[in-house]
Amino acid sequence: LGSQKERTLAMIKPDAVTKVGDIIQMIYDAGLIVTKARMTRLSGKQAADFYMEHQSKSFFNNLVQFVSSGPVIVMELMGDEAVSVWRKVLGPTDSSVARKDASASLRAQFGTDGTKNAGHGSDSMASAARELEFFFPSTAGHSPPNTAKFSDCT
Ligand code: DGI
Repeated sequence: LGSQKERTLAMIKPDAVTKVGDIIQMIYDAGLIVTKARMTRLSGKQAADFYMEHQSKSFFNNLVQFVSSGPVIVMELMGDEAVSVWRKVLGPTDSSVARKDASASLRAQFGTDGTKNAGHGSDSMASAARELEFFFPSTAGHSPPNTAKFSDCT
């Protein structure tokens, strides 16, 4: 009662792809499941499109350079309040700040600083919808829609 099944977009950034096993365990321990996953490498243009909301920021060029510097793993996660739960697993944006927390967040464990911070998570259900479509475009008319439910997988 009161809980809401959600989907969110998680990305393991290039500095943490070798930690995918530990990260999947953290996802499961947080009560979420991986319903889609893909490994890919973003071009600079794709990275800039993905982060277009930040294009006016001072850190934009560093951000785009970093996320396109090697392969990433993108996942659709599903579960109760998946958007906020996944962001809590990630921890604070800056890994050097995250390490000051008592909890061993993903960014505290696997990231380095404010740019190299191991992971990404959608910040709202609206962002999740856009970001999931970015990496897992729906192909209506060509294949059946993904109708997976959390209860199918637990
Ligand atoms: O949602 P988050 O990833 O926690 O943070 P965000 O949406 O504000 O920023 C997106 C990414 O941009 C973040 O993961 C790392 C980078 N970034 C954000 N703020 C800073 C930054 N990079 C640097 N170098 N400095 C910042 O202040």
